[in-house]
Amino acid sequence: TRTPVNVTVTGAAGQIGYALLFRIASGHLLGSDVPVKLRLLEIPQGLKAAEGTAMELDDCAFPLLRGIEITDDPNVAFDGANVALLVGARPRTKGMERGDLLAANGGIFKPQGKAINDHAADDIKVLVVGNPANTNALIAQAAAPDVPAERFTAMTRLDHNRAISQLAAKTGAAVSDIKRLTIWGNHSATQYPDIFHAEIAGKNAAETVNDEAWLADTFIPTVAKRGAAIIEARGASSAASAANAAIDHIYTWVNGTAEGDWTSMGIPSDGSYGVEEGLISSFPVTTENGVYEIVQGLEINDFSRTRIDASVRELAEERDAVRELGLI
Ligand code: NAX
Repeated sequence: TRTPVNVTVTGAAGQIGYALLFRIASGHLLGSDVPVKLRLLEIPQGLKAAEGTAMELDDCAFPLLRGIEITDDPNVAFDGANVALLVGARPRTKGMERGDLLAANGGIFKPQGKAINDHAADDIKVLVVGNPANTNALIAQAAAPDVPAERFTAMTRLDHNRAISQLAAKTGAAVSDIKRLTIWGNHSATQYPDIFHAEIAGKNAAETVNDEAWLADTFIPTVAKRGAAIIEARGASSAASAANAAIDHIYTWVNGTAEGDWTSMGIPSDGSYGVEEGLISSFPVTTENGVYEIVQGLEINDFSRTRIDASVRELAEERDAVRELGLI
């Protein structure tokens, strides 16, 4: 029998946490034959609700769930962690400036990065979901000098999945026929969903659509502003779809991309495609045996170049701001 994998989830009592934990415990994060132990990290005010969720997890009698521990201490939560899903973050409240938001999140992600550095397992893989996800990932990564930088990733898989769904709706294709879509840059309104290398049932997606106005004026803004549209419709931000994307991100990282396809992940740049080294930016990646690699050699046209550069510029500004705050 396999040793259980330790999975730490922060913000476990939040709405994404509620949608996420049951899928982790039922085997969707790592595979239907991989037992898991859950560690739930919350702030003191969230502990009671996390205990309630843990009671429900118990009541599911999931065969793969080998234990649940709840704590408000990052050093305990990340002890021996193999996978860490950093979901809990400080949301932007009314009147909050970007600097305040970054400082508040620095207060969360810096100590969590340090705790990962000091206590996590050697094979730790980190996914940051809490916004601003890319820059929070950068803060955590900078606080963990003993962990290889590439283990710190930020979630753009929800954007990736949203883009696939929009493209399927536009063309009448099945989502399963769409491959090689890319989200570039920041998980923010500047993100760039790129269909120039995407394929629909083996044919180039941009040529199939053949409508640059739709691309610029409908597709890109719809994907980039989907989060706001969900809030408007649901009265609450994306939760189940965000949890689903977090599951997809880790599952793909661990279990590999399909032959001929790739996915999108926010990862520390190695300078590929002119993205400044060290910024945590979204790229097209393939994965195999728990390791990801940036897809190389894609031709970037002017339409894409302008948009990638704009999103990367925003990431550099966020990086400069947290550097100034002494967070990295
Ligand atoms: P909720 O406010 O429902 O839950 C957040 C939870 O985190 C709360 O229970 C809170 O007590 C906890 N928390 C706060 N500080 C913590 C800390 N220092 N340690 C441990 N727990 C802490 O938010 P939810 O809707 O679950 O969203 C969580 C985060 O995901 C937000 O930052 C949100 O912006 C972000 N999102 C990111 C997405 C992405 O694609 N990258 C999409 C969905 C989502 O908007």
